[in-house]
Amino acid sequence: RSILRQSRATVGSGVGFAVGWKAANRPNTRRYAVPDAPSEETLAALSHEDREFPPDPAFAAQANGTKELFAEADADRDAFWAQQARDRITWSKDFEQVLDWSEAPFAKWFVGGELNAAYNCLDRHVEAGNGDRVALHFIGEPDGDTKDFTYAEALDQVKRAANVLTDLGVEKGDRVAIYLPMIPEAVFAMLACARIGAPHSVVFGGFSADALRSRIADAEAKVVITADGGYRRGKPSALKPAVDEAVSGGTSVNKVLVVRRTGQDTAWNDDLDLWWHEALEAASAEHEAVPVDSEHPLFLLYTSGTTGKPKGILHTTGGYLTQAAYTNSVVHDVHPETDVYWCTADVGWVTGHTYIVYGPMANGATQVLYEGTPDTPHQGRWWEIVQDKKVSVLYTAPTAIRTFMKWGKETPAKYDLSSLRVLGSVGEPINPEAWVWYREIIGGGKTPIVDTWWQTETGAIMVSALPGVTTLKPGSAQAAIPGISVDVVDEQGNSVENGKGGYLIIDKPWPSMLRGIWGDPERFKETYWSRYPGVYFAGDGAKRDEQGNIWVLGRVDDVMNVSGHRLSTTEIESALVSHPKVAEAAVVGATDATTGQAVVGFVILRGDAAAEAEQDGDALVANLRNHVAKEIGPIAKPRQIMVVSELPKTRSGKIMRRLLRDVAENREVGDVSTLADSSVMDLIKTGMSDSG
Ligand code: 6R9
Repeated sequence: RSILRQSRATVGSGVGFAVGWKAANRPNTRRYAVPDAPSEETLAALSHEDREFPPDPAFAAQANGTKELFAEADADRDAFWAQQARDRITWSKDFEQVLDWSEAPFAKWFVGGELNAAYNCLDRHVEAGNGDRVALHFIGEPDGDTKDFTYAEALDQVKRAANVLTDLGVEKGDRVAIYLPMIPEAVFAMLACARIGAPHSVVFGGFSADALRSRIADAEAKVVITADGGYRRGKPSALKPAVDEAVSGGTSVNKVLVVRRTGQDTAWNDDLDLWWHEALEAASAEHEAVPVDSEHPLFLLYTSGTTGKPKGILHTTGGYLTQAAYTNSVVHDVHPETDVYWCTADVGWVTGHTYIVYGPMANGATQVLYEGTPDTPHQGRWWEIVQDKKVSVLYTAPTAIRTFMKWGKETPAKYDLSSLRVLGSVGEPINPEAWVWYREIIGGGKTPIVDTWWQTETGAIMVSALPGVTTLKPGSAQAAIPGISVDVVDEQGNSVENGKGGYLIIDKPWPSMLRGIWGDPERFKETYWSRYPGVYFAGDGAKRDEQGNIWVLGRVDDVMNVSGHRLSTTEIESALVSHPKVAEAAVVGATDATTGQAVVGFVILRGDAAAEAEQDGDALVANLRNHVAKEIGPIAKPRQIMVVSELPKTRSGKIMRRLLRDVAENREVGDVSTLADSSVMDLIKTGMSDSG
């Protein structure tokens, strides 16, 4: 029987992964208690991770983050943030009050202050004599298609674009939708909006015309900035047709500004469409940034919630920019004079907003902006970029790291990665095995790894190690950064003891917090502030280990309840991925008549294991089920494990467990429109019926 499908191009064939490396590179061995009948307490302590990596003194000596920051913030939180705001940001008018929480949960930070985000990201660096510093090393997907922009050149583009928007009738407070590939114009467009006080709403270029239309409508955007297309997997891929469809039949949009990226044939509407390059060329290069109130809206960013309608998360200027700059400095440890920083996110996600545009650019950093996919034209593309540009700080997602693990360590080994000195992770829990692989294979066994927990809603990093300060624990996001206060609480809202699990909450307002959901204050209060009064409910399950480190266990809706025991999907996924034959795993709780829910696992095997499974799938599956039982406890032993060649993921790389639950419960698979590749579900179902 064939339970395996040929891996597709997106995943690669997966070079065999040397089984021996794990033991060899593991400083400490893990001990898992395997109780006969695990209680809630033992369960919470089960995936105990003993490996520890203390800070390297040489790194600590140069680190931006210090132990003292914690003490300062604890002594006087408001004074701490006021100092961050004044030290890191240039205000055209100083603020009078740090925080106004009198209308909670609607916060005002740095009250009475005025500033401009684009001025902070560009002009002031040029004024300080750093105009010749490279802001962006743009690397297009086609080989050799690169272009550098200095801060002075970026400023010129942004000033011109600001003039163009003003000429098109965009006024302070008007919304502008941005629908672009990962090209420098995406950054320039965002900063041009900020420069005139027009909040942007970036819609990820992979979203459909429908998604774009509903986001344009909700924000009542006046202008859309797009491109003819972008390069994807070696081919031009059109973008403009989706915009044409989204603005057809009368919308709030009265102009579409089009960047010429690919030069492909593009339908044109003379009433609406305008070429970006023509408009910028004709525009004046003089422009004064407009100072705005600290609480002036900077952007909207739509994110999916539990209901169908996406939420327009609102961020404002002063607090957001302060925390963006601060975290990029103390968490990524970016030293703008010497580092080359690379955040691999798309600007369509919050990570791209905060850690490509606002944080690093407020700090005056030099960064890489890469348009393409990790395997175009070959699986070493990222490492080639790291080598060529001497990237020193890399920020990416666990899903990428696990993909590289699957492709094999031989690929990164072909490149000189010695410039790397800090590695970051964001987006989902990083399994300890992936963490250790990242440090050993990419970080040469020396780089600190910062696993950063935050959300679109939080605007910037909230929970993370500080490199050079924190003793690192693979798999744990560790602790709230200085100035931030989080807790893990039980159903009643009481703080849990070390060793126990509960819900992640934020119990003090923070500068980059969302200021609301666009047009829906009730939903804002209901979604985030009603579960525990006065406290922000993040929607993530979490656990505190014996030392008080925070382990984020995934969305609360990913938490399973098996025979009354709360089990985390992430914990079991980590156990599966720790098996040498497993490359990637997703776990869901399927309704079960006896146990309430039962654990169902989906695994992608590493290359050579796949061949073995073709021979004897049953033995391998039995082996994996026992492995989980051994690692976590018999209660966690999956009822079923399905071997698949793909997992359904959103475009931001999050596994859509809802769809896998449909499969596990033999239901018609639900809405797949937010999948990066909607054919994946067909692939999984075909594989399943073969094995069925
Ligand atoms: C920045 C971003 C937010 C959700 C969040 C959580 C998950 C993000 C994580 C993490 C464990 C981490 N998440 N970082 N889980 N460890 N380091 O991803 O924002 O797209 O809004 O997603 O992502 O579940 O609640 P967003």
